[in-house]
Amino acid sequence: MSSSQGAKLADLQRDMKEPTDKTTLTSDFGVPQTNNDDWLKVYSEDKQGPFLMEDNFGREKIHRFDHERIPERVVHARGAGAFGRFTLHTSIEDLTYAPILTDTSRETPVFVRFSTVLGSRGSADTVRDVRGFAVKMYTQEGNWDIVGNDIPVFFIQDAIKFPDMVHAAKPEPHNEVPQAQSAHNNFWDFQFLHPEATHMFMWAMSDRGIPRSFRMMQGFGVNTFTLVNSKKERSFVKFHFTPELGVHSLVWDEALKLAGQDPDFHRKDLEEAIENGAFPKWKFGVQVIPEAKEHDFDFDILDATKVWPEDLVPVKYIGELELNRMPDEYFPQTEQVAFCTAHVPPGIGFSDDPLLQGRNFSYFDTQLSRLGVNWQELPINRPVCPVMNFNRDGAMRHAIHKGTTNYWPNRFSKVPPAPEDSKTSYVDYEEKVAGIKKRARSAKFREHVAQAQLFFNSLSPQERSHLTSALAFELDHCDDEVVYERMAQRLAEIDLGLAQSVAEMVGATVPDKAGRPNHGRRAPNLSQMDLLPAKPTIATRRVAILIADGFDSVSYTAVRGAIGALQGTPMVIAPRRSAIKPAGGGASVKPDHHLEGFRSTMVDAIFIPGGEQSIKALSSNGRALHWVREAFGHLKAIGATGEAVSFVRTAVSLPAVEVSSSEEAVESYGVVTLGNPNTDSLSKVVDIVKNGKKFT
Ligand code: HDE
Repeated sequence: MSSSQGAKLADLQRDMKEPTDKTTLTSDFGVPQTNNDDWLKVYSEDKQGPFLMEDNFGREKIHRFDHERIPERVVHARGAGAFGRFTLHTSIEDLTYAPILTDTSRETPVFVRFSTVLGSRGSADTVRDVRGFAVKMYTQEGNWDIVGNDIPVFFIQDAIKFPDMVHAAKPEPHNEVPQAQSAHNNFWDFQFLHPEATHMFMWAMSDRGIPRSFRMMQGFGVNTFTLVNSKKERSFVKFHFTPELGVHSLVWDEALKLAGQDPDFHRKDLEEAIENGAFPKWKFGVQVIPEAKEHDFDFDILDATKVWPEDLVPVKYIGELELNRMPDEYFPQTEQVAFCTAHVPPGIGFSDDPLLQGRNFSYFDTQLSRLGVNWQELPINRPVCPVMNFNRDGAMRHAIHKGTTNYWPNRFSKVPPAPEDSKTSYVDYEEKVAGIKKRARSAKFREHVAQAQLFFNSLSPQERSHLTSALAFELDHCDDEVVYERMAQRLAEIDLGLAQSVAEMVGATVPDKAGRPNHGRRAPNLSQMDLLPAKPTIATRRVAILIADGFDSVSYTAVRGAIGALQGTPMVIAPRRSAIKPAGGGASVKPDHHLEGFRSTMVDAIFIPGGEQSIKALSSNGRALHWVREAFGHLKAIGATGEAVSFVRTAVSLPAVEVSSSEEAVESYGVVTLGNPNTDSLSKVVDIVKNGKKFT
């Protein structure tokens, strides 16, 4: 870790405590204590005597425990975080004077918190939902919080709708059901009655709503911010983070199963990668529109329900975000981290985006009930640069200010305002504003379907089919006919074929004509197939190697080596976790898990080496068969050699192939089989995983 990134770590260390071998127990007020197991009682050897309330140490322990919980976030309650760094490779000084976007020698410490939106803190990671992507950059000119999502648009245009939107999406009020799901009447009732949500629900129902990993999703600032340069020229800007590993998703059945089998799937995945040194990275980019071109588009660039299509406004990549250290303790760091969209450093500003303006108010306010008025003093939230002003007191104040004055102006001229002409001072942009005060939205804000069509048209056939199934799943969970009937009409405004397929599945009246014609236009990078990694990789991908006693160690060793060399994560799975013996003697292998304890959903690909006895055991093991069939059903790459070939092909009902002499790998629907182990052909399995290919 470099010294500048270490600035935040050094700052946090001021509050860190770690016991040594010599540390002994004390009370909270520092008095050494001799017993941490027995409450003070009236003692007698033959009879349990009364429990004494005078046990101050026991009472302190219980009181502290009673108050361990704070209110969970009203949205984005479940999250996982990590530390890292932001670096800039290309200055944009023509657009902004913000040093973090102009000084390429800088490295800025960051903390990122990923989250789901709807579920409670204890819900599952893999539910269908939008993911939060909140980045706190501890810049030398103050904290910069980009409080983004993995989807570039939002359900509402105006902050005043946020409580309605969240109420409708969260569990229903009468019975608090369902948990962490949008598949219910109220959510879809609101989606129909609130047409500006149309574009966003298409994204949420697409594969973007079920990411494979936090490391494989994009981050978007969503709202329109502004950049100001030294000549006081202003541009509009959207912020993007694009993952180096490409954008990948689960399939729905996998997501559903994982929610029960491993509810912490995403947070464990983040930790596993960072602990293994495979640091997740994102390219950081900006889309920029000069102020003079604000009105050149057929959508309003301040409307958070619209993307700026990348063929019209390309993303310019200028920096990199890397995550490389896990938090030391969840509560004081990941739980108490508090973001605020209003936190921007000098050179970056806001626009009249009516969602952003409301957010700037809301985030500070929500921290007051979650953490109290001194939330910005908490170690995870405090900046690495000096903080000085006359804000004072309040519950849980930590800072101690010396001196006799707590106001400005004061007779000592202490803490005067910073100079306006400095690149490190925040100066409000002087904007001429005119208009009439009115509760209304301007004309372009009233069009809601064109970009929903643009998104749908841009998807690959597989993604469209997943989206259709997702809508059919969700509306199947709505038992109020009004809700699914209306939604079928809304879908017909986007695409008639989509509406017809979903309506038929959910028992709604099948529309026979489009609510409006599909304009047929597409744009780049809306489909995640456009966002596969520039350099295909299996780094950090889990490849299960299924073996039983008598496995073929040549093939096992070759594939294990190939996975390891490409920084993939091989995981050996067997009918039991005690040592498994190869055919013909040699070193046994201790599996990572047994077939029952671990599931195919938790890996990205499977490889099965041959070995007569091993395959006999696996073919007669129902759980092994289920592993292979389930992985095939989830469109994962499966490799098999020797005797495993016919086991796999029979299990997934593929026609038999002649294996005895085959040196050539045969691939069908992601299943790669070859007779004799041979490293070139084995790499084909690896290639499939590498290309992030899933098969329909
Ligand atoms: Fe948030 N949002 N939001 N939001 N949001 C919160 O702040 C809010 C919106 C987002 O990991 C809350 O500290 C309003 C858009 C993330 O701690 C709250 C509006 C986007 C996180 C709040 C929006 C987001 C939050 C709850 C409409 C994507 C988690 C706890 C005007 C760009 C941050 C908290 C974390 C959290 C309000 C809309 C993303 C209540 C009023 C659009 C990633 O203040």
